[in-house]
Amino acid sequence: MAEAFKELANTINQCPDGEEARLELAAFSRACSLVSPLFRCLGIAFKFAELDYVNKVDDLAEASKSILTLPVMMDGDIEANCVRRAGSHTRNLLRVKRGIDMVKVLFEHILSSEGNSLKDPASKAYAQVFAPYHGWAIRKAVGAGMYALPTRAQLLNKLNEDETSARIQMQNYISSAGPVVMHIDQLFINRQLGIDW
Ligand code: 1PZ
Repeated sequence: MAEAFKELANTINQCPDGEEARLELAAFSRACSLVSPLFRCLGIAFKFAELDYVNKVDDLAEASKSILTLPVMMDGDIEANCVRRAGSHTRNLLRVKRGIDMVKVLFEHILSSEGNSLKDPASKAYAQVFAPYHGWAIRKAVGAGMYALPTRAQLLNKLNEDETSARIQMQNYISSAGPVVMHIDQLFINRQLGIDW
């Protein structure tokens, strides 16, 4: 996952100043699909989040069969006047972007916190990234699910990482996912689509 996002970040960084990078939809959706194993380590409580996330990533992967890049996909939705329609590629992109941002913010909180609990880092990350866009019922359900998270030691064990290797991989992911998230925000802002919906 860290490596796949590193490649996306490289593509963005190599783009000349003043030009809009053209991330390939296939590479982007493949990188996003690599987040899935993390869900499996989080337990049954996050099944619903996983289903929703995987559906949206699958939609982008399917779209990549006929659309080469993210900007082309968004401009197509603008043309068809369906940017905010439920299930549109662009709307799914905005949700998936929040998913990769959520993982980034979660890792940041894990790295800066002591102790064996995931509840605090996960609750903080959710509050920052998703809660403003979720209704009361979903926020309550997520809050309840937080009590069923594994401990940090259990998570590392399931991911087959020790403390040192996990820190390095989390740091690598944070460094690469940051520019990718910012780039996607910029695609929305450049087209005056807004990112707060
Ligand atoms: C370790 C901490 C893990 C916390 C994970 C918290 C995930 C949030 C739970 C969200 C439940 C999903 C319920 C569905 C919400 C949908 O209404 C919205 C809007 O979708 P639309 O109307 O456009 O079809 N979907 C979302 O907001 C996307 C949710 C994706 C969740 C991905 C989380 C990624 C985090 C992974 C952490 C390992």
